[in-house]
Amino acid sequence: MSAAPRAEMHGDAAAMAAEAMALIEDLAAISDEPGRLTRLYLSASHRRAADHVRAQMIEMGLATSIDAAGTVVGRYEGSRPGMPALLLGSHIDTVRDAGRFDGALGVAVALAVVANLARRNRRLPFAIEILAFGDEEGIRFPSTLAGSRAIAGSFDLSTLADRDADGISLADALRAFGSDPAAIAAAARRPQDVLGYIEVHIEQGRVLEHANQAVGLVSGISGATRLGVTVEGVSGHAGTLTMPDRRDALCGAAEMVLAIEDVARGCEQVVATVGRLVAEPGAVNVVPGKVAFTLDLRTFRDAERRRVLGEILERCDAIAGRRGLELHHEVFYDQPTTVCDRALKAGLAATLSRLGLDPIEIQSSAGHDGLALAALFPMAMLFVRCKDGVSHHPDESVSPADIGTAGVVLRHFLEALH
Ligand code: HGY
Ligand code: MN
Ligand code: MN
Repeated sequence: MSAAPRAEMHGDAAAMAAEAMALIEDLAAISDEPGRLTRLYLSASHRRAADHVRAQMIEMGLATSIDAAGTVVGRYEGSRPGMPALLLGSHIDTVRDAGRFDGALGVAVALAVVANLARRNRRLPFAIEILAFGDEEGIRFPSTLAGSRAIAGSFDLSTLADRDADGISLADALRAFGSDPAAIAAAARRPQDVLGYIEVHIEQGRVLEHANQAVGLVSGISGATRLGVTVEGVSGHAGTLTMPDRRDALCGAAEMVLAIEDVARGCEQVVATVGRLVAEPGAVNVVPGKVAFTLDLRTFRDAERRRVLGEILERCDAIAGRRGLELHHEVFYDQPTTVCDRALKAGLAATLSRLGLDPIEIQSSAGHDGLALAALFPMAMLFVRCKDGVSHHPDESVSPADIGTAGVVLRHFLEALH
């Protein structure tokens, strides 16, 4: 199968790529932090980004809203008003010091494709709704996927009491954003109003690069378990507390972090990450008495993930016992692996083949809003090649040509769907 797309793709591809890149660059300039891209859920920069996306939608003639969970919604009617909608989109929140394509690419390609249809007044036998979610990364609040869960009707109201690092509750953050937490339940969609959800996203891996192909299909999204771990020892004077008398929480936590790495390295296709660690009281001359760290554990097989978590906690318990430390943990995110919808995936595969592209299937080890939406609607994803597979890093990079190919594939898919 040739890797290069056929000639007919080039005309619209370049125009859609330029439009998508313009929005991606606009969003890359909207950050909570000077000098790097960080846009956390419900922050001032999330609000600015949401308003900017909504303004683009209004310019395209879409009916727009921002729902109670902060998701921007733009609706392009089908051949008759009020038809069930195919949902497109991705997220506009980012990790800290992020790349500009993770999330934004999916929203920008969806908008470019619908703008292309709208300019030709091409009406399909279904509506299209473009969604820009605000909480896919789960950096500010532990619950994660608040927007997509609200759409899927699975938002956990108890998470409104979750607090961020500054002690601000999710409920207060929603109100400060301009949303009404009490209206979140009303954001849920009825299955009969939705045909399915398709997200275009950077691959965040190297399969497409190695296959020398611009786009590919996603077979499924890896589940993940995330927990907070606290290690309690006894703080003391760095000068007078002798080494044998210490119950140093940070040394214990450090041994646990290396044990976690050791367990994961010893397993097939398991990844384990300690992304954040805080030692208290955090003074140069005080032996740390308490450490809190996070663990993100992933593998496609849910049973294996539970087994590996058990092994990790056993290793940490043994280290705590040997060092006279107390160990506590709390799981705050536990998402099973989710497969993509066969029919939607087959439609995308047929489109790829028609356009001379190989319908390569890739398992996503990264999480996506589709994890929440798949509970209620058919879900599929289209991956786009990204340079060296780099993501969650400012060097994240996607070529305009590949963005254009993704746009043409999505548009061909939509026009063939009925
Ligand atoms: O963590 C993830 O996999 C996603 O980028 N939120
Ligand atoms: Mn993402
Ligand atoms: Mn991400």
